[in-house]
Amino acid sequence: MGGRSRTALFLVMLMTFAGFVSLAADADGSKNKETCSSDSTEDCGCKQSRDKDSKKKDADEVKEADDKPKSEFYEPREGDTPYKRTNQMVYVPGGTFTMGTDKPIFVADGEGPARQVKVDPYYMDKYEVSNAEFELFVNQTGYKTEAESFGNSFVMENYLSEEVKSEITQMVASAPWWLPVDGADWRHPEGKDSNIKDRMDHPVLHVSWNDAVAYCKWAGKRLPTEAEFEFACRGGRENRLFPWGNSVNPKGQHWMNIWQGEFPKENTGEDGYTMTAPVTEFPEQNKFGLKNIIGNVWEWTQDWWEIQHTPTFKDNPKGPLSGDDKVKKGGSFQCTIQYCYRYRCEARSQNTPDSSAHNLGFRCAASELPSYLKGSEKDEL
Ligand SMILES: *[C@@H]1O[C@H](CO)[C@@H](O)[C@H](O)[C@H]1NC(C)=O
Ligand SMILES: [Ca+2]
Ligand SMILES: [Ca+2]
Repeated sequence: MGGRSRTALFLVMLMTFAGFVSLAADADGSKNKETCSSDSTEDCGCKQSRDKDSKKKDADEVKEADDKPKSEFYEPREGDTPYKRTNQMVYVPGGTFTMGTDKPIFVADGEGPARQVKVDPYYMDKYEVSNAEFELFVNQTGYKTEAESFGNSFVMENYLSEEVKSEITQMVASAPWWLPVDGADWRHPEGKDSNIKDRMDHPVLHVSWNDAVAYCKWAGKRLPTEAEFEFACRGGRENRLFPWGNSVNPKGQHWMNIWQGEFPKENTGEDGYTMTAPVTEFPEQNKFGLKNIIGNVWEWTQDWWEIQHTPTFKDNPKGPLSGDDKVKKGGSFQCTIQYCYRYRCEARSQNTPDSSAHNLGFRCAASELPSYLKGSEKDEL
């Protein structure tokens, strides 16, 4: 791919870092107005997609998958694959909740204002989609991800081998730790000399929004709306930072996979993981029984990105009708309080639908429980 689209991708990744700038600015009392997460997207190129032609091609592939009869979408049951299934869903009863906050940490992200939002009952994947589940999808459909089509994806420098690093010629001046790595994709999370052999139960990485949509359709599911994600995250609690309350480490325990140590130099891995954790790790984060809804990897949602919200009541909102970026939620193993303090239920960030990275995955939702999962709720791991 050419230099132009690479530049666009750098800028997309930079948006994740813009909030760090504004937090630092808030801390010393000054205001930071011009960030990529604000409405100044034209200035910084965030609206650009990484490759228009490839995007179209992949959209066609997704459409083909759509046209297949439903019976082909999902077949394997326990025993058909060597891996323990983690495709179970939990029931989320729905209701009216306070979405967003009147005490935003990143104003430019559109975390506010607090508004009353109703969501109908739905089902949510208990776990982030794992490498094993994604491989099952690829085995059945031959699906090729966008990172595989483009031939590269973004990885943080700390996780790359010297050899892979030595081959990289481009950098992002203001976020030099993010590098575009040739050959990085879901099977090669840190580039060509890496693999997922010992990480089949970890979340799939380097999947674009389009890839996530294709997977969820295959599974007879769909992506959650942002409202559904946030409702699931809050678990019936009002005005709390985390799914379980306000304490980062309840009872002195780690309940999520984030970054401990001084970013980006030192990652102590005090929570047990310097990178991704298995999707089954850490306690259920709230009464809905969800794991890693906060932390581990960022998760794509259905909605287009928008930062202006009205405080009026909304009934099952699905976000704007169009846009340039999709909303991602939950923060990742690369978030700390000094940097990317976005492992909070109201926090949000964005990427173009064709972009992918080493800290971004997804889980699916569904309005009706897919028939192949009926009776599986008791299949506890
Ligand atoms: C996908 O297919 C390969 C090759 O047949 C097999 O080894 C692997 O176990 C399959 N993966 C899953 C998740 O079933
Ligand atoms: Ca960690
Ligand atoms: Ca997550």
